[in-house]
Amino acid sequence: MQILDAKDFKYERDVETGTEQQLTAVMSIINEVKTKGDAAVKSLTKQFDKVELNELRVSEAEIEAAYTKLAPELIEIIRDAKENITKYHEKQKQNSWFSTQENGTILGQKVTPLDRVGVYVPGGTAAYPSSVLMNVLPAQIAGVKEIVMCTPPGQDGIPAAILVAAKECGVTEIYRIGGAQAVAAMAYGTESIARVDKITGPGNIYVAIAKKMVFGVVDIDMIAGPSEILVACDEKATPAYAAADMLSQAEHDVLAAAYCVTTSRQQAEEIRQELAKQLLELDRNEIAKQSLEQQGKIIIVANREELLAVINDIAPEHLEMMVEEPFSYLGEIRHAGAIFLGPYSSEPVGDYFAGPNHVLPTSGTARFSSPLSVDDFIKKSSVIYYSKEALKANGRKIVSFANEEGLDAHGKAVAIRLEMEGL
Ligand code: HSO
Ligand code: ZN
Repeated sequence: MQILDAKDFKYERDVETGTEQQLTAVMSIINEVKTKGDAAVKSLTKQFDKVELNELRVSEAEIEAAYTKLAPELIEIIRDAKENITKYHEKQKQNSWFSTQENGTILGQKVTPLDRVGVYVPGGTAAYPSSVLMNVLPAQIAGVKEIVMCTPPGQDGIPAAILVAAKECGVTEIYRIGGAQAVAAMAYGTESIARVDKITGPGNIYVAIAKKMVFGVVDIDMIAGPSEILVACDEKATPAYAAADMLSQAEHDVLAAAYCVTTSRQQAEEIRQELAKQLLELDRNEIAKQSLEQQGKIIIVANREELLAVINDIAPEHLEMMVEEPFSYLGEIRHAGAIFLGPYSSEPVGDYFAGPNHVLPTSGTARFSSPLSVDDFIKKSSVIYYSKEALKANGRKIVSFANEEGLDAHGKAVAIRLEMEGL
């Protein structure tokens, strides 16, 4: 783990876009699914997942059976988390609005939920029930009626906790399909899967490329990169806490990035020692170790200004402010996906339970994007009611504007009313 001064730190973190080979492979998968439907989905599943599929859709009986495989306490925890996430996201709901002018014109914005969305849930060790809650609940709260989930079939079936989480938060259809073929099936539809309007959820590079390629045919949420955390400390921060929180994200992926930024050189050394010590105790020790070695950094800053400059430069997915009076920094923090304030707001509190979404912008994209929210599952339509009086007052201006653009028929559509109504 490298300790360096802020002046020697240069933030470089690319959004992974895929190699030419990967792009070609995904393009051909998408075309196959688009033209051959279910047959292509089944043969690709055999090729990539080594599973022979008969029924793509997961039955109610299988979902019921999943409940018997899960400890009752865990089901309760999932329900508690659901409640917190629901309460938080309820606050994001937007209303339609209308405004009336004196001349009788009414202008407004009508909010409508999307009809049908697809949530992708990766397989293997990245199959997180918490991510099912974080993707599905905002859609549910937005008022989306049909919520589809796709997840790889897995050699031992779909994990019980994934099925339970899906059922608990109101997924309406579950399909055992993974990879780019799942994205293509949701985007274009097949004989057994009706197409969706938007696809959300994380996935490997093939899923990410597929999402980018179908964007425009459907909407997508974002391209999530490896997890990141930046723990900002002052002299009073507890090194053991800082290290533990850095490791909580380092264990996600060898490409995950854990940073610490501190004003104390002595504390930096203590955090490095804590990291080495705590690393030994972890199940995913190898992953976390590689992440720390490759991406991890402890950056020493001279003062508060420099601390904030590094934060805003990195624009981290997760930012922890382990400082005295953390709220006093909030105004100057410009770029971060989620901001955790004070010593008790450990990052996993947000991953599982507090309520805010854990699907967050990564790789510096917090410069221009936001956490997944209810907004991702609604759209807006403009509403225009023009009164006779308003047309009388403004009609001639509109005709002139249309004539300037050389669009005669536009002008005449307004002029005919002015004439026939004697306005
Ligand atoms: N920290 C991850 C989400 C997650 N963590 C799921 C645990 N489970 C997003 O960056
Ligand atoms: Zn996490």
